[in-house]
Amino acid sequence: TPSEPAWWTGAVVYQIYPRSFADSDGDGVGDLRGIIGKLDYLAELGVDVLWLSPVYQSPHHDNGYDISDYRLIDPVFGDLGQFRELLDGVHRRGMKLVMDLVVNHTSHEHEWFRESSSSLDHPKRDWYWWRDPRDGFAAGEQGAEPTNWGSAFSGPAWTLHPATGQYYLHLFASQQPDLNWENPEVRAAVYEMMNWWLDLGVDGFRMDVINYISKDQTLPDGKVPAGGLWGDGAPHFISGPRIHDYLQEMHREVFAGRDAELITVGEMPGATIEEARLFTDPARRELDMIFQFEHVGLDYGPGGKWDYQGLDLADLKASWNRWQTGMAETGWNSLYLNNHDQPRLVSRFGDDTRFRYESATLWATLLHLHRGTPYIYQGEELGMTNVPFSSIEDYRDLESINYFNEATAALGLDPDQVLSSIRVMSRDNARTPMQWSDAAQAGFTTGEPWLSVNPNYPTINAEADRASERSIFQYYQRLIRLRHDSAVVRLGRFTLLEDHHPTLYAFTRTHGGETLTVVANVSGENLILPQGAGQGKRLLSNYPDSGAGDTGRLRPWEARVLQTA
Ligand code: TEU
Repeated sequence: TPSEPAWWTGAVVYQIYPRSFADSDGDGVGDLRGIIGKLDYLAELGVDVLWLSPVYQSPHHDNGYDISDYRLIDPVFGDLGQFRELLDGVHRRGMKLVMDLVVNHTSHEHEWFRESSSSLDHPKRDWYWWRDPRDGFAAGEQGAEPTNWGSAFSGPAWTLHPATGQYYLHLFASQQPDLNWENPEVRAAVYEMMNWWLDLGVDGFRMDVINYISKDQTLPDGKVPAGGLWGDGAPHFISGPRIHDYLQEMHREVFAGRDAELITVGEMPGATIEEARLFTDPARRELDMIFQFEHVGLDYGPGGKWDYQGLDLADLKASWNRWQTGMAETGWNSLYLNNHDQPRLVSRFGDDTRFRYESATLWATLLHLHRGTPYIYQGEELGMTNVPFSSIEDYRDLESINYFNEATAALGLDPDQVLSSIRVMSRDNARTPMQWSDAAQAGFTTGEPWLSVNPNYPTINAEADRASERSIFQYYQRLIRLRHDSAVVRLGRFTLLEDHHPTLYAFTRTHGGETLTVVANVSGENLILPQGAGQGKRLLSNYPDSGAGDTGRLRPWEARVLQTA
């Protein structure tokens, strides 16, 4: 009933990056059978929903985010029969399965693009963004691209197709041409495919860069940042003019009338709180929640992602406070600090050497005690860390490799300096194989892994963690149980305390006359608490209770959840 909160307000989602999760056939790439073999592990963790990064047919230039057939499982992962077996296994354990919907673009090997690029007058020509060279320029001439936009993966966002003399748009790699959502045939084909998957029994979608699908059709140039090579097209395609029309049409054509047990989450780089309220207001029938990116850009310097400047906790407290209060009345937050695009949380915001257990569990406590649906990324529940690769040859992520090549060749930056920023921020930090045990290749594969296993796997792995007195996995189990059991955790109003304290992160959640207080010491030093802040019935802590004496202080990276009313 409308007054009842939706089921996903109390759910916890676990993201699987299949390629790196578990390999059952020794080819060095994770697969569906590997996931099937780990369903009991996931059910034991206590998560409610599994989100699979793409497993569709793909040439894998962007590890499956370049899809060449939306209705085939790529052979490297398995086949539709195995997918049905996985889906059945997930459902039998009381969990749900969400697919990754990548429809801002396809692979250049998709049939649709093959047809669209075959001739200027093919009926599918208008399924993608084709434009003549810029006025006054010949095809292939420098500066002939229709706009000056840069691709997210370095280089221009347009590539010339010599056979037809036109350029096509790709906000990501040239192997990922953007679909033209202005074309109703494109939209209809996407909705038909989505319905096919829902009819198969999947429980929803995570929608890749879904707020990029509506572009400013006049395709204006973007501002070229100081020292940059390309214009910033983002203001002309982020949350564009028809995005709400498209999402409401998608809801009518796909989700309306279906089981309310579905879940949708839109990945939305650059989305603001005002936009997020529109996207997730249930009355507007667009999406259930979105992934916003404000908190994962706070440690970027003026030069962006690779200009790493470290996190100022005050910035994160202010950002999350804005999103908690901004979405308190309308809409719903997702909560995440890890995914396949972000470096590992415990290395980025914690201390992965001296206080790995404490800082991993502190950040888990902070995330799971905010209001919203928490997302756990594979390995986060084990405190897996960034990987200390020593050479660009060790990396596989095209975003990192393309950046290295452009930064050293076109910008003339020092290769060692470029490599050190890649080591901190590369997406491959999150994509090294899951560390299951201290067996060869961390028990991920019996073959040669597609990406090297983190050399710390002998000590950081699921077997060792779960046998430990201080198990991160068990701490996540307790957090998930707390959410399932407590309406205050699920729905309670958020109030930030000590807004300006440089290392204390403290807040309350109130609901139905009950108040929880969370206090966390986001530092490696002891912290003296403001008067009375640490008192209350301890519901959860990442340190053993050392008695009344410690109510006045927090130990390094100590987090506590207290019942205070
Ligand atoms: O990511 C979209 C996106 O914005 C990312 O490029 C992210 O901002 C960047 O990686 C941070 O450095 C989605 C998928 O999650 C990503 O894996 C794909 O590469 C991308 O879209 C294209 O499909």
